[in-house]
Amino acid sequence: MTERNGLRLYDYFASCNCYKVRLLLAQLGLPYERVPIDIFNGETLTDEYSAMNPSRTTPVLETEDRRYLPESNAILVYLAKGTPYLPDDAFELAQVVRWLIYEQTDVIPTMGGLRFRLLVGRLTPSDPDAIRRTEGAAEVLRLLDDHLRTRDFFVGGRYTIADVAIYGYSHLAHEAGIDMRPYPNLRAWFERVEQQPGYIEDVEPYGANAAPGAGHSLYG
Ligand SMILES: N[C@@H](CCC(=O)N[C@@H](CS)C(=O)NCC(=O)O)C(=O)O
Repeated sequence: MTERNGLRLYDYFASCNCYKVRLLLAQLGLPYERVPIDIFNGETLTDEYSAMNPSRTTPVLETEDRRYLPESNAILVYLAKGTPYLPDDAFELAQVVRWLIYEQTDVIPTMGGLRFRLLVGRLTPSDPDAIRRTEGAAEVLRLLDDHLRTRDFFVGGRYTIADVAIYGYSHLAHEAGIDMRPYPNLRAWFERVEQQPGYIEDVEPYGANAAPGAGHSLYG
């Protein structure tokens, strides 16, 4: 495995995108300096932050040779390369990429976006947008649960960064008011993930400044 020293993570503690990276760092046993970024205090809106990540999102990894890498799943790939968490086999590697893409396009906008907006009061459950996200989440959870019916992990029969990525937001879907009882395979997989060496769960609640109008961020 590549020697990694001097990593720095620009990180918002309530973000599951950031948590996915903290989880893998813990599982790899890699030391890093955490730079807390309060996204609702305008801290991603500065010129300095934009120079690191023009999308102004967290997380950003500062690598050992002082380059900046945004996008949580890109960071997972960077850290996992050369470790058992990222397969070498071309087909399995492509399957991991498949799930990293699916997590971004389908998991996050449904259950992740719903949870955030409900927890901080940007939506109520009866808002049309909340209903749309709830219905989308049910479709996604059904697909994930079906995939796990015959598998212990998402790719290749073992724990990879595909599991890290999907776990990030799905394990807190219940906090978006979603009933998880119809998804027993997913719930069993949560337990398998939680038994992996080095597992941590340190997602913090959103701060009061995440409420609508209370802070200053990309979300307005
Ligand atoms: N596709 C990006 C999404 C990152 C993202 O949306 N991060 C949110 C927190 S979960 C953020 O930092 N938003 C900045 C802001 O609202 O100012 C990734 O996976 O890293």
